[in-house]
Amino acid sequence: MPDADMPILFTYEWVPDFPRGYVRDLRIRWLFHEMDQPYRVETVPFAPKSAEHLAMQPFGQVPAVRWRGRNWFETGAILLGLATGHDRLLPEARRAEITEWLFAAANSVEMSTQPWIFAAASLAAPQIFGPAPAPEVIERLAQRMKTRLGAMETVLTTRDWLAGDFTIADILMADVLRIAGDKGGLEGYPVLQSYVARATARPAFRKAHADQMAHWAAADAARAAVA
Ligand SMILES: N[C@@H](CCC(=O)N[C@@H](CS)C(=O)NCC(=O)O)C(=O)O
Repeated sequence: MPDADMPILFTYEWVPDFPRGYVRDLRIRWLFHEMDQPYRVETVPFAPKSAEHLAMQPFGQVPAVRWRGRNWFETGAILLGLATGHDRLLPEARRAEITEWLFAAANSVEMSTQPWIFAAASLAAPQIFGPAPAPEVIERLAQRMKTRLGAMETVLTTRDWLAGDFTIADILMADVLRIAGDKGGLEGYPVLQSYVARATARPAFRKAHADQMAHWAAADAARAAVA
């Protein structure tokens, strides 16, 4: 494949250990492996945010993708845009349902898991994440998250995947739940644990995860070489 036809995935040039394996470029790597679509990676500094980065991603976040003359940002939109036309990952007949689940993953489920994850992280490492909220605040965040997880547990009790076979909706939802699960958030949710296990057993997830970890290892090596 000529290089010009290959999508470019933008991620950070380096991050410390704790977010490795969780940086959201993994969700796009996962998509590319599901599609058997080769891609290459370019990097942006975490800080300060470069003008090129902000031109692609107005919040200075990752992932961003450049492909076929267009820049894409926001993981859900990238998944929808890049999988369009792919019969298995985004079957046209189920587009509306898949879109609903993408928004649900980002806007309802991750919206409840992220604040709890950050609060728990502050408790464990305030020097990195800032002062921990009061215990009753953390408890309220946990309860809010459990409401959403309970609903997802019910949904996934009667199906393996969110919209028929595995689709891009499962990439986003499973990864949101994986991160919460790795922090202990899925205790008491056996259906969600099985869903995450099923999703992350897919070769495309494994390759995506390995690619991201290899990226950070190469970044460490590059830093060591100039030190
Ligand atoms: N809604 C965005 C969130 C992206 C996001 O939070 N990216 C993190 C990395 S996983 C980031 O770049 N954080 C640094 C920052 O917000 O400055 C998406 O899903 O693409």
